[in-house]
Amino acid sequence: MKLGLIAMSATRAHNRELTELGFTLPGFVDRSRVIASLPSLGLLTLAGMTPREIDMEYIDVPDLSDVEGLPGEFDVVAISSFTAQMNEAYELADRYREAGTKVLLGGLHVTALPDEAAQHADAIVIGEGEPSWPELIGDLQRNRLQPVYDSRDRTFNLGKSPLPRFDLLDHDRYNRMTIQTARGCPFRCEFCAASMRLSPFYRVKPVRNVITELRHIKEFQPEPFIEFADDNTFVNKRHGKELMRALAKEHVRWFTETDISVATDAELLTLMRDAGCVQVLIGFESATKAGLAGVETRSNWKAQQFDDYMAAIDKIQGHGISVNGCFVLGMDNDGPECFQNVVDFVRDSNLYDVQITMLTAFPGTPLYDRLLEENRIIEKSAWHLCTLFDVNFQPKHMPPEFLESQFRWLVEQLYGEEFTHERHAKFHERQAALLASSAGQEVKLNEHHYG
Ligand code: B12
Ligand code: SF4
Repeated sequence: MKLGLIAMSATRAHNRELTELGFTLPGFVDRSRVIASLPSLGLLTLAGMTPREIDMEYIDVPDLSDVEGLPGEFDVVAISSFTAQMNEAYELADRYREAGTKVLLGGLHVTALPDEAAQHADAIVIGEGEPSWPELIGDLQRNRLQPVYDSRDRTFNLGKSPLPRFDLLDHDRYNRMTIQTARGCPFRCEFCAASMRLSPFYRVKPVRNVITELRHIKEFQPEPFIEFADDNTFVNKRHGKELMRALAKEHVRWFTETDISVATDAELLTLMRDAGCVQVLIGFESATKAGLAGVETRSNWKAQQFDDYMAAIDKIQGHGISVNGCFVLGMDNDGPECFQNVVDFVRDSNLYDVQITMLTAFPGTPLYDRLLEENRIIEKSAWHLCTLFDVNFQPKHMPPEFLESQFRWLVEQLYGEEFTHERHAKFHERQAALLASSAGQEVKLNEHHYG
């Protein structure tokens, strides 16, 4: 049996003016250029659970319009896509099925809308892939494939994680690799569309598994740059510290997503720096306390942290780790002043990097259900607009066009060469001062560029 692992792996934005603007602003395109070539860890993980007698090939499909016919010849294909490229995934699935190839679909979008996905597949997996995959493969081999495999009541123990098949990749194509150290996040932001939607429990992967995965990557990329594919690393500080101590011996540089609670633990920050952490991405979401009201469905944790935001950034960056602060534009408690507020916050906090995205209603999120109920989704099922850079909802305090034009204004303010350079220079000056003041002591600072 020949199994094709097909990753719809593009980055996307459909707003033409914004995309054109991006090409002229170095800061805006930097991050997208850096992440543009990440492979599908989901498919590589499932490949790691697939019996060796099954012949497998991994193929990235960044843009279906560039593909004539079918990529590769397979008996069965497992296609993975996030929402933004889901319609392309369906089109490709239909083409394969017409050619007699069996199609398997799974992932975040399929879990949110299984009935829609089932129309384009011979079998779908709802929820995490790992709990259902061995059964699905067994059924395939016995020619007894079922239409639906549901993992939702079978939370996967990350201690049993298979070794992702990084050996299936053409490593010349990728400038960084991903490893997952934890799954889930306790905060429950209304708009969050990350892996907590596959399974609601927060879990960590044992440190030994993470290090084994890293060493496997090193067989192909001796000095890899690692991006942790976690929703929120360091929720469990004990696990985080154990991981950092082990990682320090591996001499790699890495990036991850976390929350500001890391700033409350100086020991953790030092361990992170010594373990090669270059940057943490933190969702601040709004530049005002009032804007944060109701961001989470269960608690109001982020609003409660707001008064400490600036000090936390200062503390983290003072440890030689830069912060990429994320802000969501168009939230219900943010008015037309939110754009200027972000500029002011970024200037006052000296954030090294900043990422702005539009509020986006991904299917499967409480936000999607609420906006649908309030009749505020502009174009239903327009999955291609779920990019984080396109507006597909009626904002509460401004017309959609205003949100779009002010977003572009904000892009110009934040990513202009001068402002970007100013922020980076401040960070580097601080690092130089730190090194000078610690002459004679063992202080390690991580080289600050990506890729
Ligand atoms: C790495 C990454 C990327 C890589 C993707 C590489 C790839 N092909 O997987 C790149 C850079 C290409 C990328 C692009 C984009 N991304 Co991205 N990305 C991530 C990130 C950081 C990690 C994802 C990951 O590796 N998870 C770990 C793996 C193990 O989980 P998994 O992929 O979900 O797979 C598991 C299951 O879903 C299932 N499964 C998955 N596929 C399949 C297929 C089959 C057949 C089966 C049976 C099971 C199965 O089994 C796996 C094991 O359980 C997440 C954020 C995060 N912290 O999770 C955002 C995230 C996934 N990205 C997001 C977004 C919005 C985008 C972009 C739209 C950004 C943009 N404007 O371009 C594009 C969309 C691309 C697309 N194809 O639609 C959102 C997705 C929301 C959504 N529901 O769609 C996330 C959640 C970030 C966020 N919080 O908003 N991204
Ligand atoms: S903090 Fe981040 S990962 Fe956690 S629920 Fe909120 S958006 Fe999702």
